[in-house]
Amino acid sequence: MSDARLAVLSRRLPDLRLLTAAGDLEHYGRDWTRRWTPAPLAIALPTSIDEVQAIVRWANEQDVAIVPSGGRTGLSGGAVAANGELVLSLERMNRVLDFDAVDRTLVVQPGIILQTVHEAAHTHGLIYPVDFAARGSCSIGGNIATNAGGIRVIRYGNTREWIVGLKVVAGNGELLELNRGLIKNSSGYDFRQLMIGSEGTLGIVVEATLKLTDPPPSSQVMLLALPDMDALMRVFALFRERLQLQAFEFFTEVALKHVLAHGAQRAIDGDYPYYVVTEFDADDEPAQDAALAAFEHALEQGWVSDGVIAQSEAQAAALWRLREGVTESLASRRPYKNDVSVRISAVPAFLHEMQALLAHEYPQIEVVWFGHIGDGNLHINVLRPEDLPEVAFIAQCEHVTKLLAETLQRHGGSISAEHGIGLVKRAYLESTRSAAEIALMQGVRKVFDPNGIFNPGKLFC
Ligand code: 2HG
Ligand code: ZN
Repeated sequence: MSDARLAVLSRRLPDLRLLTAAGDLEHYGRDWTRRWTPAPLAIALPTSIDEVQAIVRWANEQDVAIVPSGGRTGLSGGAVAANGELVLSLERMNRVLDFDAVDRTLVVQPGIILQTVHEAAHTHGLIYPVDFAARGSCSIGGNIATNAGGIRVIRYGNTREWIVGLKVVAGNGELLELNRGLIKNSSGYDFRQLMIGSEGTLGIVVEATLKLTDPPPSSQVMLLALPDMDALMRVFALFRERLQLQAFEFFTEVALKHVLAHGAQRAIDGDYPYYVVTEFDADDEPAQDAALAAFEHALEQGWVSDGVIAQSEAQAAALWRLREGVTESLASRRPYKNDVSVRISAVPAFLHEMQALLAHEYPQIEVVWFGHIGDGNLHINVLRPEDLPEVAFIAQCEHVTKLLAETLQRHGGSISAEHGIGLVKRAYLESTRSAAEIALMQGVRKVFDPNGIFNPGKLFC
């Protein structure tokens, strides 16, 4: 090791895998944002909690910052290492450690991929219900770091609802065992919940106990074409009242165009401005009849222009692809992303203001909307025109994000619904959190990580 600090680490942990090749630094130094140039010092791939603790102690002694790293599918720059940090990748700590049928819990290491968790739960006849498009590559540690949401939040809530225990290495290298799988534990501050959503700034999750649940009843998937924006929340209110929803997602015709160009099949002929993919319990005839009746009512009211119900699992997957494929279909364009939320009741008024704002501020720029409208969570992907230099594009998007943040503030919303603040949104944190809250957050950070070695520069400016 040419770097003296790394030489100390290697001597102390001779079995630790440390990578310093240019390709590895590039690979592990970035996430899906692709905006920053990766420049980590090295990549450490520990295989045990002891190794993680030793790395954290070494980082304190040597004054090296640590960027905790999972699947790096994040969209806010939370796992970017662009300033000589040590990337602490948890990808080799990726096993299921235990299943308890009585507690209905699964104990896992943080580097396990979400889909592997789903499969493990399935083998026990249960589900881990947090789910989203990056399931095949994101890790549970990253999900915990951002309190990931996804497409089933409407039914099951965010990651935070499903974590009943965490083992965390704090900034001084100490191992904390938080909540230990308890359902009831009224014994003071819940540090487990504090860790969830802390974006790697308070500690490193080295083990998680996940709560599992029964699979939902068999379901149906429906695609709806809508004539205008106001219809979105009307159809949502109707469907939520009459059906047991598992998901209620929307996307625009602009989003659809990109997914189709990326290989998906059109399921409804004609051009409509808005689409909804919804999944609901349909295990018996009354439930199926209720769905049809809701659809017909929406049609009569003019809230829905057309629709299709999947007749097979393959068709259901094809309908889901129209929504879940949006991010991937845009990835090569490296969109500027907003991920905002308001209370469900505030969605209609917010949508109108937002639409006017975006139309005014991005007259020549393609803007793609989609998201978890049933949770009040909207994704906005802004596409850079080829003739606009990246720097000017980002400056324009940041200006619009400031205006969007002001709009959100007026509607009591959040500048980050489910992707975290990371590097991308830290300048707008004050629009969602008060100065008093931010000061307290910084104080909390000092308590858990006195030397500020965990993910510096993320979350706060
Ligand atoms: C989704 O809902 C993800 O598909 C990604 O949260 C959103 O790419 C995005 O902006
Ligand atoms: Zn999302």
